[in-house]
Amino acid sequence: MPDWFTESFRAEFDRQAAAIGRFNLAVFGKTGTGKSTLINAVFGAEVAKTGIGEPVTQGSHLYVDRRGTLGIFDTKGLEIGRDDATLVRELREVVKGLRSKPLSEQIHCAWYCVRGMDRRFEEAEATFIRALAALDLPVIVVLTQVPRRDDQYHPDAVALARHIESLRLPILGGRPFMTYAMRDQFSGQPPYGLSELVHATFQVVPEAVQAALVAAQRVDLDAKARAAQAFIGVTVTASAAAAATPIPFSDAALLVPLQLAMMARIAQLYGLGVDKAGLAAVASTAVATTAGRASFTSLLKLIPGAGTIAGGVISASIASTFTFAMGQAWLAVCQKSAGGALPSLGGVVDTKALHDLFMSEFKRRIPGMRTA
Ligand SMILES: Nc1nc2c(ncn2[C@@H]2O[C@H](COP(=O)(O)OP(=O)(O)O)[C@@H](O)[C@H]2O)c(=O)[nH]1
Ligand SMILES: [Mg+2]
Repeated sequence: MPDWFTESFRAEFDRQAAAIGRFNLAVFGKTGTGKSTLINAVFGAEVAKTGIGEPVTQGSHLYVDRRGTLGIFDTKGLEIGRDDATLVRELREVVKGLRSKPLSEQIHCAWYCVRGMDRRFEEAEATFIRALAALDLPVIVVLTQVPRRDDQYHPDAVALARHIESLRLPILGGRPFMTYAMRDQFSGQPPYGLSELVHATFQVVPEAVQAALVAAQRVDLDAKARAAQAFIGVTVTASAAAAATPIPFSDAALLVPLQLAMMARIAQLYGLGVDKAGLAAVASTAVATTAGRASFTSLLKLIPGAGTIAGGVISASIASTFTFAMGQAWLAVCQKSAGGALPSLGGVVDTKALHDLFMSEFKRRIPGMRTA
């Protein structure tokens, strides 16, 4: 039987996943423009090892690849400029069919990719983009693989961008976004433009989907940190309220579900899998596999003035401090983990080092506590 902590954490992890929902992006453009490379750069390598989506409807050329907070709609076997009529017809059916579904099932945005160094943008592409917009899909045009030097874009790409702009298409900002998704080994050209693309996407997705986009993308880490801090703030307030409510129940125990939800939410925002997040949570808080609840709240004893609270009443201020410190310490762990910088020993997470990291961040947030 799984231990109390792991079981509770997993349940909360699922609840938070449901609360965050999913951001669904449709990606179009000719073969070889760099769609897969772009998706990998923005959302991570796991996503588009493409070719593994499932057909959206029977016989459809539209595929969707669903992973946690992200869904990627992609087309296969159809080329824009050749099969546009079929593509638009299938897309219209799909979009209509999705209208009656929950928001997290719908397509929230379309990226139309054009290789920046291609000298042409065909009429068929413009027509296709207008058809997307007519389905109420916000469209962002992305110029891919645009070389840039000293803040200057390659003149050919600039010319192409100007041309597209002159067509007055129904696209975000009326102009393409310049990007380079993956460092070029030969020229050394580094990636750029990805966080601008994500920012632009934020502008067009419904508010209820923004948390999913924050969680799914990995180029704007500030957005993740802001969302995590906002959730910590909400949980701190809820903790204070829980402590202030006279309920014949251990206040410390009332904080447990709130803090578990906070930890699960932050892990989701940083894209940690449930197994990794669960292990990290156990190691961080040093919850012995059997001690469970009592052990989780034992950290509370480190707070000056909290005294011997087990089963007792704590003040709103101590509850706030405790939850805030938990949130910040766990956020630090998730940030390290997402950056691939969790302390490890021969490929296995070093639980002792992880616990030390968590504890030093935790204690830093406790007023009146001396840190080692
Ligand atoms: N260096 C570099 N290569 C890229 C970039 N984008 C695409 N490519 C290369 O262009 C080719 C086509 O890219 P791919 O993503 O498969 O295109 P797709 O058919 O639109 O999915 C691949 O060989 C990629 O490695 C980029 O930003 N930088
Ligand atoms: Mg591809």
